[in-house]
Amino acid sequence: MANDSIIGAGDSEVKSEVKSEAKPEASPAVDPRIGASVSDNGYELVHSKSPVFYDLYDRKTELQHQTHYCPGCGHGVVHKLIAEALQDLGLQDKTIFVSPVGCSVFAYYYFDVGNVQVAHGRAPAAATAIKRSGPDKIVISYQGDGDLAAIGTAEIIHAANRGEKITVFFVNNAIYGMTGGQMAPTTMVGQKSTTSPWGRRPTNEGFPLHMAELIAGLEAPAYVERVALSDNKNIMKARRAIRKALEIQRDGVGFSFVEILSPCPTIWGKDPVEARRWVLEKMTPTFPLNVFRDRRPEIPAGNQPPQRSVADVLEIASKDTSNGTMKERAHDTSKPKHAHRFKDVKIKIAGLGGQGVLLMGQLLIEMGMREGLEVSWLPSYGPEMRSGSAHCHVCLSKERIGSPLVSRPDVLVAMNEFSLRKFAHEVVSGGIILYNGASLPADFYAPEVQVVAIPAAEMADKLGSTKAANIVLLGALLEDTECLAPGTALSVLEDKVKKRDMLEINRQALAAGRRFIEEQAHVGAVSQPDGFA
Ligand SMILES: Cc1ncc(C[n+]2csc(CCOP(=O)(O)OP(=O)(O)O)c2C)c(N)n1
Ligand code: SF4
Repeated sequence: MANDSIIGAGDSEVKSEVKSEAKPEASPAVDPRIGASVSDNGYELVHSKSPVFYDLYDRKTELQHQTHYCPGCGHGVVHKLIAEALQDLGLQDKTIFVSPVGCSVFAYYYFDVGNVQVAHGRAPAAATAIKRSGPDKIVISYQGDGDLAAIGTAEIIHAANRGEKITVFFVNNAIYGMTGGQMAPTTMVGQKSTTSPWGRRPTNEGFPLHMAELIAGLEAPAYVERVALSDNKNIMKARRAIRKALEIQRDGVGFSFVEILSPCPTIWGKDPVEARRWVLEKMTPTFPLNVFRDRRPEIPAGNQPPQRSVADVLEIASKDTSNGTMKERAHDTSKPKHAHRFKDVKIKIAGLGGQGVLLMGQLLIEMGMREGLEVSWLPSYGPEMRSGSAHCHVCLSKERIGSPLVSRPDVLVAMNEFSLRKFAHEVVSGGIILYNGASLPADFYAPEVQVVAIPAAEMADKLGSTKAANIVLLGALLEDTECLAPGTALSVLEDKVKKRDMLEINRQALAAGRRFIEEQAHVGAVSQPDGFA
């Protein structure tokens, strides 16, 4: 449906330009593209639509005559002001619009720019990622009050506090529009909503949040203004604020935020004219119009983040300082095989807090990184770190990892019986279970999985520390899967274990675990599908 105006009524549809000097010609010039005409009183009336809008606003057949917004809704006016600003500033082709949840989501039906729709409240976080990966882009986060000031409070505060170079347009209509009028954080004292039918009471629902003031209280933001769509004069101020916010982003100055007090006639139960009056008379006393911040943020000298790689900062590339020079050390004498029978290895390690379950996962990913693999480590534990159940998910892959969650492990390392019973059924067919125990529980049965019971705790105990049971199992895992080179494990242990006696125990534990698998395989005890005790 081609539309010669956007949503809403009144002056949002008509652009009037004073032509005080040039008197109109006898027969008015008509621009065939927009149908401009010049009347004889010196005004040029232009019914136009910015090219930043799509030519067609496609809707269902029965709704072709209207847009998504109710008559008199402020969203349409704000859309028009943003579109004109993008057009005039020549920014259309570089703009990415982040639409949230709420009536504002419909923006993507209108703006012919890059569009991304995000989860409720998350627009500033998504905008941050988009802007950081494309710093030359103009990234707009367009949000309602439920989205920005309720479910998304954390996102907006932290994006503003980080001084992300994005622009946020915050459409505050003091209510949840899309869902039918629940109380918003910006609902005013005494204002009725479906969830505060008695009118908002500070003693029960708290006071309304003043987002512009909150954000202006932070150090990083560059520009913060509140405007209102109450009358033509204020709409023109809103127009200027929107332009300025976009210019600030264009010039790379910093975070810009415009709060726009906006009518929602439908939910307020008012006609469009009354609703505009209500914005002026009822909203502006609570939300005063003001420029709260307009400055270039100052970053104290010497406070810039170091431009070093993460691997460098974390000292992942180990160093050999023995001859006084820093040089890369060859980690391993035995080449990593990566010849395991799984394309990517997905490992779950489970047991009790204090058994080194999470540490074993960390050692594996450290090894993986040193061997140039993609890695992920996802810990999971309850409120008790020590003695409570704990497990971690580890992925080692030659390709990028889509999700760190391991729901179907190739290898399960079960440090206790509870973990064995809990996770054994998840292991893939042809997978491996390494169990910390002298024998499997009598009734335990795991078809199509190789199950190895290793008395790891006893073995570690004999070596001098029960704590090294996880390293016995690490040795077994490396030997059985051949996913990483044991030499890499040694170099990681050398870097991580500071006490010399513990390092020696760990070395022996690693070797003992490997030997155990080698010998079991030798006597044919490993690898039957129904496990062995
Ligand atoms: C995670 C999640 N929680 C709740 C909702 C329901 N929901 C949809 S829109 C909305 C509120 C939107 O209000 P506001 O941001 O003020 O936008 P408006 O519709 O007034 O423009 C809510 C709570 C949802 N879609 N997703
Ligand atoms: S419900 Fe309110 S915010 Fe949503 S489109 Fe209608 S007037 Fe606009």
